[in-house]
Amino acid sequence: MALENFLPTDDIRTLFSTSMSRMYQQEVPQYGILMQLVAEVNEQTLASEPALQQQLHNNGELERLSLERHGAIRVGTAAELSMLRRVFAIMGMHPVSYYDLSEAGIPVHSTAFRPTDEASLQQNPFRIFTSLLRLELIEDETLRARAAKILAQRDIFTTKARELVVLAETQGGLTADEAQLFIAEVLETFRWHQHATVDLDTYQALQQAHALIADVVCFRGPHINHLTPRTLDIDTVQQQMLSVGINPKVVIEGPPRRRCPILLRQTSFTALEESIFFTGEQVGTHTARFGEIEQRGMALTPKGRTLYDELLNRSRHKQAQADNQTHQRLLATAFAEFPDDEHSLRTQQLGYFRYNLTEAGRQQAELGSTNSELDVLIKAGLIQATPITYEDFLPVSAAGIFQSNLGSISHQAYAHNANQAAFEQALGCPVIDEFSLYAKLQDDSIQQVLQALGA
Ligand code: OOG
Ligand code: NI
Repeated sequence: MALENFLPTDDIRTLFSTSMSRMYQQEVPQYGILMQLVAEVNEQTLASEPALQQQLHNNGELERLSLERHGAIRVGTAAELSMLRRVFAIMGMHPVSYYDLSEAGIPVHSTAFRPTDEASLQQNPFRIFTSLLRLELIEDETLRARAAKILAQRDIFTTKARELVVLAETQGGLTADEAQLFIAEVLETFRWHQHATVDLDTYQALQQAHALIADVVCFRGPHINHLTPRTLDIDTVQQQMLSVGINPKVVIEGPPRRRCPILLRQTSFTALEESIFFTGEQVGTHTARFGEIEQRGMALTPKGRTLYDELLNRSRHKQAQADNQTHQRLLATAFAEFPDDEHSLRTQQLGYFRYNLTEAGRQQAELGSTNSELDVLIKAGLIQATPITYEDFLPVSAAGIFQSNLGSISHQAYAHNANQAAFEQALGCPVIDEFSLYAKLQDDSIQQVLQALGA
């Protein structure tokens, strides 16, 4: 079949993200309320900051502003994870980064399936944060065996979805009709089930071991547990959630508010307690599903990231259970050491930048070659540098999101336990290193401008 008959993977991803959004808003009405609040605050922010509006307009981001940026799921077995890798590849989403959450007392390790090249990110940056349960961290051997047996009995994919994955792989893509069908079938995997696959006793035993284990093991599939739109002002949305009747988690995760935003700030409304029908006609409840918002800033280099981790850690040592205001104040104090102007961030190599020709640079490029170095050309106003947006996740923040949404039961840290090799074996391929993606974007843009100027 000719290649041009296939729907571009970016379009398949958009079909997926919009279908998921529709399904989730039907399933969790509070999420629809959050979306509305986010849209209102975004509108107010744009109205009061014309420069921001112009910038988003120039980058072609305005139309996509209200599209979700990510969602999250949790799976139980290596087979489920590796099949998901194949499903997401058809949507142009590939596993980037390894996140160990066991250190924070959550028995999973994770990756994010996301588009990796600039054009695809520009089209639709939708990602799925995907966690694999680590049964080996359940201490009780009998319970561990019981959980493994329950998981072995389920197939989270429909037969048709499996067929369409094979079809896409063998013909190298899907036509628009096939893609529609594919997304409809894949949606089934992420749907909520009010009926558990186990009895209440089993659920409670697993819940006792860890709330997350019960969430993964006791249902027919990995229900989508949240979706996350982009906000232009996370502090305001956090403040206003209560007034629209949704309950925010206590603190905003990530760095403090800054002039030059870095990495990722996130908050959520706490998960709902929902009725569940267990086998044997028993009724109970389960807490899993919530809504989240995110605000992204600049991607940091390994040097910048080390500084971020260090300052975050320092602020954490100072606080026990602080409210958000106190938390943000302590963060701001600790982060006073983190340069907050683009020039310092760039020249101290703390953040990644994209280099473009300015108008003067374009004129110069027409005239002929210049004989200078990057910094000289920037000073001369021929080249400008703009921050590259962070597209990944932060393990400490992710742990905070997990914890505030698993009900009241918390668990102490598992012994230091990162195991990227085991995760990659389950996944069926290595994860992509996030830093190498940002470095390449930066380097390519430098090559391009220097070449254009003949430098
Ligand atoms: C995933 C929590 C992590 C984020 O945005 O950091 C996450 C989960 O609860 O399954 O989504
Ligand atoms: Ni999230």
